[in-house]
Amino acid sequence: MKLILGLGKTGFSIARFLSEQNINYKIADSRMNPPFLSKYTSLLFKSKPILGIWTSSLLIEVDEVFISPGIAQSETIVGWAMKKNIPIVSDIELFSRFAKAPVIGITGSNGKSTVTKLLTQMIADSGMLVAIGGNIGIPALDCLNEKIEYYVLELSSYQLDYSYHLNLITGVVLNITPDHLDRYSSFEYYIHSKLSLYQYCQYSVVNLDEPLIPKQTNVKYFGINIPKRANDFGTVTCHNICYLLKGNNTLMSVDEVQLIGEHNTKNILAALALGDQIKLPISSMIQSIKNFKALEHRLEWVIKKQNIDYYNDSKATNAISTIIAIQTLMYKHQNIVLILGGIAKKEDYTLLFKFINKGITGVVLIGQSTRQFLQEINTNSIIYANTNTMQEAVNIARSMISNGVILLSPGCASFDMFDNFEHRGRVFKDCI
Ligand code: UMA
Ligand code: ADP
Repeated sequence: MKLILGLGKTGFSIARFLSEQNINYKIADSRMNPPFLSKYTSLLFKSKPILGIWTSSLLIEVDEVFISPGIAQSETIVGWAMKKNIPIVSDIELFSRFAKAPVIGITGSNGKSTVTKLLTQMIADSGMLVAIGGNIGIPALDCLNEKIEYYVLELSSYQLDYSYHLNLITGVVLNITPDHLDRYSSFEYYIHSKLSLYQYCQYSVVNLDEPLIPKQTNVKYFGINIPKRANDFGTVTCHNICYLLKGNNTLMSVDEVQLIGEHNTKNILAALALGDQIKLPISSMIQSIKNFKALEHRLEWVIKKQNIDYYNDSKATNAISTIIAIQTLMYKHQNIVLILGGIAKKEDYTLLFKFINKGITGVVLIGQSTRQFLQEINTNSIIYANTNTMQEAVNIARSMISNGVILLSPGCASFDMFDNFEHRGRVFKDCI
């Protein structure tokens, strides 16, 4: 008998899959009204969900636990299962037992969704049937299909933690900066979790500019500089124009790309290197890059209204992604008002505050982190804090400048005021 923990997207997908395979399971959620309860009861209901506080009796007759990524390792049920030597497995591990086509894995602290989408588009544009899934919001098991020629999976550290035998044709750890430190007892554990992806890769793609990612053999490198080897990817800047390179060959100018910022140049190089590992034609990949637009909520340009450009970067849920948004926009704009805050991560925001001091006209603080940030920001920029709604935040931001940029890049999780980052971004856009 299998035990599924969590009745969200992942738990539901596992239950559906096990039902199809005629494998017996029970499913438990520690909340009384989990998100997928009604969908589950109306569609599957093979096994009545067990709701409420978890006890060790859940593990009776269980030979394998399938765990949702949102469940922390510190949960007592995890400890009980480990004590009883019951394997604890992610949905990704289960997926990899059944996937017949090659799988590409993408992880990192930031840029996963952008690279996952771009690479998927590159594969599709080269004429192959590709499925996208994982942390991007589509459970991997929902992608399984005999006709698929490639799977591209965005993988979170939580999903990697309970994976053991992934078989990846290629994969990348884009970057590693502090994130999710509420779930890991130290940054080292988080690094270890991210880097575990490489042990499953037949061919790896490695970011040369990331000090925390060890250099390896039998890999393709990418980075901001002229590549040393013919098959690696990099850049060169000539007369202020940045060009993408494969070895010594110029592929295209960054001016032809719709994504903005050096971080996106790195994302594009990563996607190119992954695509090259699976032998996609370079010309087709270049065309895909030219057509590719920023994903919603990732430094997404929304509108220009009365001399103000509005950017929605709601997916910026950690300090570094907000720093990068400011850095990117500072190139072109003198006046930036930043809407910042939410549930602060357990990370050091000092560097972010330095950037705010240097280049920001005004800051509007929202959410639970207001008091903490107010104490730590020591800047000449105007700070307006304690706004109750996004509408108020946008109105205040608007009153601070007559031209320039209003940027929502919260650097924090959204759950104090919104359902999720998508909800926060949509509300921001509605308020404009
Ligand atoms: N639950 C419990 N007890 C707990 C914790 C959770 O019972 O202690 C239950 C909840 O009541 C809920 C279920 O578990 O019913 C939710 O499971 P979940 O939080 O794992 O969420 P899913 O809906 O299964 O979505 C997960 C990912 N969520 C997380 O990692 C937190 C989604 O990533 C992912 O898209 C989806 O699987 C499909 O693979 C979201 C995310 O925020 C976008 N990811 C993090 C990030 O990107 O930073 C890692
Ligand atoms: P993820 O899926 O890892 O969260 P996204 O592509 O959704 O990554 O982007 C999340 C946030 O990180 C956005 O604010 C985006 O502008 C920023 N970002 C994207 N790529 C990078 C990168 N390579 N380095 C740092 N920040 C990035």
